[in-house]
Amino acid sequence: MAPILLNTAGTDHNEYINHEEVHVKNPHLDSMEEDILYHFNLGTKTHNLPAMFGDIKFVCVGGSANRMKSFAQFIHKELGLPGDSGDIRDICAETDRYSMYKVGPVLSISHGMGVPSISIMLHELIKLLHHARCRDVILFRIGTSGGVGLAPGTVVITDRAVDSFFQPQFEQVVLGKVIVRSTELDKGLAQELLQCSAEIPDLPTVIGNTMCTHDFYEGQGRLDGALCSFSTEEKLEYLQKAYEAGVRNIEMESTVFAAMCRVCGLKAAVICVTLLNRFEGDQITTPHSVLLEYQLRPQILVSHLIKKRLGLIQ
Ligand code: R2B
Ligand code: URA
Repeated sequence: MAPILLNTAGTDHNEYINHEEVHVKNPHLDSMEEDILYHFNLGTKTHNLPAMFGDIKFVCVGGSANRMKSFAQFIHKELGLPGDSGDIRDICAETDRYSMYKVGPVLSISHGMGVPSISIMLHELIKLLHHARCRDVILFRIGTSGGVGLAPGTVVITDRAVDSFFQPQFEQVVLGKVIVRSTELDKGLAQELLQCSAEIPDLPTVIGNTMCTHDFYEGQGRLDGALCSFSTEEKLEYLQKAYEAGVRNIEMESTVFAAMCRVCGLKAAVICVTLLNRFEGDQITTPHSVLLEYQLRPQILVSHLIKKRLGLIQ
């Protein structure tokens, strides 16, 4: 099946990137009387989306609902906003698919695990930002990952999001055909984040490629799943090849996140902390309290950048 190449040369992208609005790339939306964002339990007729969300400038997405709630509470304190951070309510409380919190100009949303889950969320999020007429929005994925040749706790800012063949692309099957989209991210934003990391004590950070897989176990070369079809040597050889291709961490959402943001003209970055070094093992044996501290690191980094952009710190 011959893949259809979209946006890899950059023309489709360049046409839109200079605009400030959030672009949906779907002509059918114009003729719809109402758009129901089913998994958010929001809609264009039932909610005044511009009033609710029009001032959003930063969107942070991450896998776990609890983590995105604590991020909302954290950023509330960091931005010095009035009110009690304990009172921030889940805008999607009526559904149990995703959780969403709005804190001033920051939206914090959970996306679950894996490409299908984040992809559904991103379709509705991008339409939400579009309907709300948001401008100059930046998206961050803050998450966890397995490190490739890095000490656990290192934060990786993604240079290129690559697939399991180390290619910077995302393949989507549409009407029985494979569409290939580029996963290029904003290089300037990645550098800005790296600069921020240098201003924060004890935040080991690198820029590197992030491999996105469709499975946590065999798909990431783990020997400890319910199934395993390869030897220890084959696992290490694959991880070594990944390392040589510039891969420094492995997670499960970055390629579709990068691809969808790029098509829609959204500046985006992926920031994941590594929980283990995959050359040294597969099981996550680090104590829970240490893992909790690691998971704060991408939040601290993104919060620093947001505060700088808002002029709250130098
Ligand atoms: C990182 O962690 C999750 C798997 O444990 C997955 O969502 C990811 O990308
Ligand atoms: N998340 C992943 O996807 N892989 C890991 O090894 C750790 C967290």
